[in-house]
Amino acid sequence: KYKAVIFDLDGVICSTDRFHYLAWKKIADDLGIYFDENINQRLRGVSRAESFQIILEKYDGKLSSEETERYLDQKNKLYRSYLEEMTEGDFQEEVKNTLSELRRRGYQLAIGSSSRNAKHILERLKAMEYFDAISDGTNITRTKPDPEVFLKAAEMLGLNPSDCIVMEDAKSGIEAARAGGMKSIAIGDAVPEGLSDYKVKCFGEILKIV
Ligand code: B16
Ligand code: MG
Repeated sequence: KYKAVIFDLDGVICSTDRFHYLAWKKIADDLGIYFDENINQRLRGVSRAESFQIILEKYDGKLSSEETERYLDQKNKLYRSYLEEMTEGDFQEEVKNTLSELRRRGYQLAIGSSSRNAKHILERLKAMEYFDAISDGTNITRTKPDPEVFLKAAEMLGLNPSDCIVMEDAKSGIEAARAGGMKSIAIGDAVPEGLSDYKVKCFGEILKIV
């Protein structure tokens, strides 16, 4: 009943969510701000600037817009330095085989990511060839939970939202899929029970759903 699957990138196709955490942790430590894995869960799927605002909720001081920009830039540089360590070997066999099987079954595949680094990551993983469309932080004006990134992906594929199912690791991402009129599959443990249409423990389980 679906014609396409739209995948989130960080935390679904690859484990870059770990690198986001490490980079933010460094920024938070520098500013003396309390930051832990729980707060980190709220940053999933959320844009860089909005993520920083969430971190700053625990900050007593005040940052000028120039300082804010500087920290955002610093976070991205740190994050990009972690990405340098990523290779094809970080593109898990399970993910690769599942994407191939979905293509064999005739599904169109797309990326729907809030990240402005999405294409860079896909290139490092040599994963570009698996996707018919890439909608990311560079072609949207509103981030998840707004559905824009997924609606753009559907549009790029020439499909209606109802033809697409979304796979996400973030609460904001599942909300975005719902707001866009798409069914959703949650992976990992950051999405509250009952919010998504389906829930899987591992990537390959999607083959039992579509
Ligand atoms: P960047 P996704 C999101 O990607 C991440 O989950 C989120 O933690 C990050 O802040 C956001 O991308 C922006 O990333 O700083 O690389 O532009 O999960 O939507 O693929
Ligand atoms: Mg994600």
